[in-house]
Amino acid sequence: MKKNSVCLYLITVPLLLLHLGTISAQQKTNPDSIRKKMQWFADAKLGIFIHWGIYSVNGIDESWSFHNKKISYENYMKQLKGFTASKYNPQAWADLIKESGAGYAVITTKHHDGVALWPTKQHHYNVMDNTPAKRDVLKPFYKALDKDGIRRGAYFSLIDWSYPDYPGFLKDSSRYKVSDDPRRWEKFQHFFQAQIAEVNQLYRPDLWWFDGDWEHSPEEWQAKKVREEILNVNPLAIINGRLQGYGDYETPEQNFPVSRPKFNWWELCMTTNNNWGYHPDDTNYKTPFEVISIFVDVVSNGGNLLLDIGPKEDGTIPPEQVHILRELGKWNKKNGEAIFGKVPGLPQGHFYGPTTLSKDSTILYLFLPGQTTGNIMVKGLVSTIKDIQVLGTTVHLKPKIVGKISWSAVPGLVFINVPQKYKDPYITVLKLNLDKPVQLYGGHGGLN
Ligand code: JFZ
Repeated sequence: MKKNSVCLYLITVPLLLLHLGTISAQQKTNPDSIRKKMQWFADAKLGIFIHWGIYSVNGIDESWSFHNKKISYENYMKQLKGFTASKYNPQAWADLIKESGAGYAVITTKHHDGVALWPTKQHHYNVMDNTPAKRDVLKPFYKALDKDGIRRGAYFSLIDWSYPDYPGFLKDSSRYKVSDDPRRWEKFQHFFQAQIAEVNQLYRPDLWWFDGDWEHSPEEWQAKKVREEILNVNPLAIINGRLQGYGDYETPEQNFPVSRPKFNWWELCMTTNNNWGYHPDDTNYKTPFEVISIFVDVVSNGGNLLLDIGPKEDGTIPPEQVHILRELGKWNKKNGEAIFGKVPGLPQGHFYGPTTLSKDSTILYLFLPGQTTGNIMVKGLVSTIKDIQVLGTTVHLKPKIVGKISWSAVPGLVFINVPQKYKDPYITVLKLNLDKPVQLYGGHGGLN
């Protein structure tokens, strides 16, 4: 039988990237024009999201609680008087984020309620002028992030339900319609863009995380101009996908992709319990195991995880959230080699679990889902395995190749026996050193 009749396909990293590199459905940005600036983001894999605002005073839904009329606007805004930041330790926040293994942090500079965490000069609510915190809480946080080498992200809500010239307010009532009073909308445009410019000049975020774009069109937000003005000041800034098509990457929210998304860059944002902000009545926390499983799944499919915490009004972080970040950090410390700076792994069908590859695709990492030990199986691996290591340990394992027909180029099945005693408390990772960039067989079996 001739060798070239065998259905083999060679996967190299450029090919893999090509496979993933189809232009994303939504963003208008040309991926090649941003590939370079996106590199740190692609390598970082983990970001920590922070929803901190006056909603932490009563521990109610951020902004939505008054919008959805669970509380009156007046009572919602009374929370301004309770936002103290009295135990706020921005360096401790940054250190915890560092400990988790995250490479960037995204904080709510302003949510839909319009209350800014920095002293805006635009004559609008902010924690310096309107709360007992009486200071800029953003600046020291970004400084602490810098110290720890963590990139600065700024969540900014385009929606501002408190601003008198913003049309939207409560779920069933608006102030006016843009088409009826374009002049009034222009005032809002001027206002929100001036706030963005302030944040950009004062703190130069590495990443902008816009939100609320769904309430208006790209033309109404002047999304193209917003993007250009940010990039004029900081050409390397990354912009998330919630700017009506003028962002750099996609942000599927809370919903987990099953098939590998065809986006160049994407980020899943996820809460630790069921809420973004501090919500003491919500004890439905994900376990560290669940968070790590989700994280690994996201990374193996080419995405980042933006994991949210919701500090209290005094600036302390709920212990359940601290616990999750610490456990994630411990796992990353031991197994992070398989995550950070790596690329998505094998296509579905070769291994019943997540996988990643080194950029040159000579190292394959297998993540053993759940409590998996015993014999695991890899199908269609043409490459020769030079070494198998239980990551984070000095343990090396030997593969057993089963069902290889000597005269056929179809590879045998690789079985690896992973004894229980080497199991990581969360997810065990096997590091497979290959003889050359990974080569796979993807055929239907049989003789070729
Ligand atoms: C938005 C905010 O309204 C929310 O309060 C929180 O800040 C979150 C991170 O972002 O919520 C959304 C945004 C988009 C969707 C759902 C909720 N969506 O696309 O399904």
